[in-house]
Amino acid sequence: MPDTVHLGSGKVRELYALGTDRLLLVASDRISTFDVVLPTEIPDKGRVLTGLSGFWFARTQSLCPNHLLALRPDGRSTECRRLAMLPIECVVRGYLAGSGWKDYWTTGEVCGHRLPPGLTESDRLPEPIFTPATKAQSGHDENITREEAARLVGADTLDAAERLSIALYRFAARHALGRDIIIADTKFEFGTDGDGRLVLADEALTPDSSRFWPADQYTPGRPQPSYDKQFVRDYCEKTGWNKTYPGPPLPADVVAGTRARYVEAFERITGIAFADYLARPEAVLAGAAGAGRP
Ligand code: Q0N
Repeated sequence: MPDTVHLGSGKVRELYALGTDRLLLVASDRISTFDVVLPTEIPDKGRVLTGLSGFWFARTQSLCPNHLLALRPDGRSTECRRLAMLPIECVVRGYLAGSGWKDYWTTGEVCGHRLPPGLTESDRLPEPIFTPATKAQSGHDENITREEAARLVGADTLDAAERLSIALYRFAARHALGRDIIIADTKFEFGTDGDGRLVLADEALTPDSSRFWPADQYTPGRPQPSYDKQFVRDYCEKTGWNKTYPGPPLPADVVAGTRARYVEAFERITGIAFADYLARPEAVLAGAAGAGRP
């Protein structure tokens, strides 16, 4: 019996079982925009996301246990604990963007949170809000109410997931803002371990699971440029592509510019040269309490 069994593919990641109680998450260099995976890869994108995730896992251990067991030397593969995943996505929003802005504009509320009147697109919220979602059949995320989420996971588990999600978001948003990156919102996935404890899983606080905005260009009242994907979006708009499969191939300058933005986000947030990460992926785990080398 082989020890590494392919369990499934996400749009940009692969998931394998390692024996019975561990998983291998492999982040590819595929990129999606407007929900379509493009035919051109961004070199090292998967390594950037894996390294960033590892950095956050190491630094948030005291806030919340996580599934990370090891980073593989390829820099894009994570060995993790196999958990029983909650069937909800734990979204935290610190700013009004995407479906949050749409819902506010039409109803004055976002997932049951009544917000102050007069907010504009991309405004910072008075406090971050927890807005759970489910994976719909289409693959799109669908906002649900707190009551629906409580029916899916139980009221106590939902309360605990909310508290952890808000604490993780506050920690990361504060750290990133000090390095000129706004984390407008983010999505966490939690599972429970054999003892029934909530554990942070998946990839966390990356530009793929969050909206990263350049803080120096922040201007409420309109959509914000994406820290990582703006060159790709601008190029796709320019081609007149209708945003259905298949997407357009990307020219070399768009690939190079986008790769540079991913690497820049990594280096700003971690304070580690990306070349050092490639040479030794565990570099992102050092310096956090309990993760240092002797
Ligand atoms: C798990 N997903 C959704 C891969 C990631 N630690 C875990 N234990 C059990 N299951 C999962 C994890 C994790 N992480 C998470 N699926 C299974 C995210 N997928 C989407 C597809 O690519």
